[in-house]
Amino acid sequence: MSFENIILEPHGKVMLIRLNRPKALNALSPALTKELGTALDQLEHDDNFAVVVLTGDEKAFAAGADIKVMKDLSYMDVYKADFITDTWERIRTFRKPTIAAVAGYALGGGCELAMMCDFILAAESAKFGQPEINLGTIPGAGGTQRLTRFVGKSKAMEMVLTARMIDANEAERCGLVSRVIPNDKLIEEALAVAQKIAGLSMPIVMMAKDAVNRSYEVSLSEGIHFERRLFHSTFATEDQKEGMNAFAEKRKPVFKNK
Ligand code: DAK
Repeated sequence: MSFENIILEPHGKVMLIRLNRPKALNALSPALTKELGTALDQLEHDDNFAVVVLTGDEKAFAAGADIKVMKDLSYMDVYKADFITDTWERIRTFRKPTIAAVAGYALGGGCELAMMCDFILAAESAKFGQPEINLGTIPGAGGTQRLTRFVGKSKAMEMVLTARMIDANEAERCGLVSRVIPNDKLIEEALAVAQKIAGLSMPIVMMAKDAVNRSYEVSLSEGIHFERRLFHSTFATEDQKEGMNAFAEKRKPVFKNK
């Protein structure tokens, strides 16, 4: 796989994807999101990889969609072409676990891209925001919806209406990120977390991801029903037998992804 706007770095069963437009603070151009979509398509079907870590660089995860590309588009341009929706949505439909490792700016589409991952690990330097209002537009890749579900109405409204950025500690306090990590340890820690997941049973991990994501789409009773059916179905797998037998026999499980 060879790309210009992203760098793929394999670490065992973990693929580290670095957004790679440092001069534009990793602004998410259509070319970049297309490459990201292509890479995810390939990784989805490659059994050598179990987890994706998505990151930027020290200054920016991504400072948003590329404003210089968007600025002259007409309503008909974006409406008729369903402006970059398909490539942006790919990370959301990716079935294996995804971790956003965020340092520096995660703004606009950058914040939205991080929120499409399964969870966010933030360096102390991370700054999150939805500043589209300053550009005369509004978030367009889930910022008004996902951010509100993660941080609640009051903070989401303040961020969307005023463009105020929040730092890593505030993001952790309000539930946007799972943990704050020292700047120089971000990638090391994100890879360690990803390796832990990659050592588990992949089909069971995928079911767990599916079940948590379902909670954002359906009522509590429907979500619990969905969870219960998946829970029951884990008992049809060899990996559930291996996991529980290994516990009883005081040894480490060896999962076969079956
Ligand atoms: N787009 C294009 N270029 C950008 C950029 C962006 N979002 N952000 C930064 N850059 C470029 C700058 O233009 C500058 O380029 P040169 O002038 O050197 O050529 C270079 O990156 C360095 O930026 P600065 O000189 O501005 O660096 P500073 O440290 O002074 O400031 C900053 C950093 C992050 C505060 C500032 O760059 C900034 O405010 N950037 C814009 C942030 C922003 O407004 N983001 C929201 C963009 S709108 C959708 C999907 C997604 C979206 C919508 C729809 N669909 C699926 C339908 C998303 C929309 C957005 O994200």
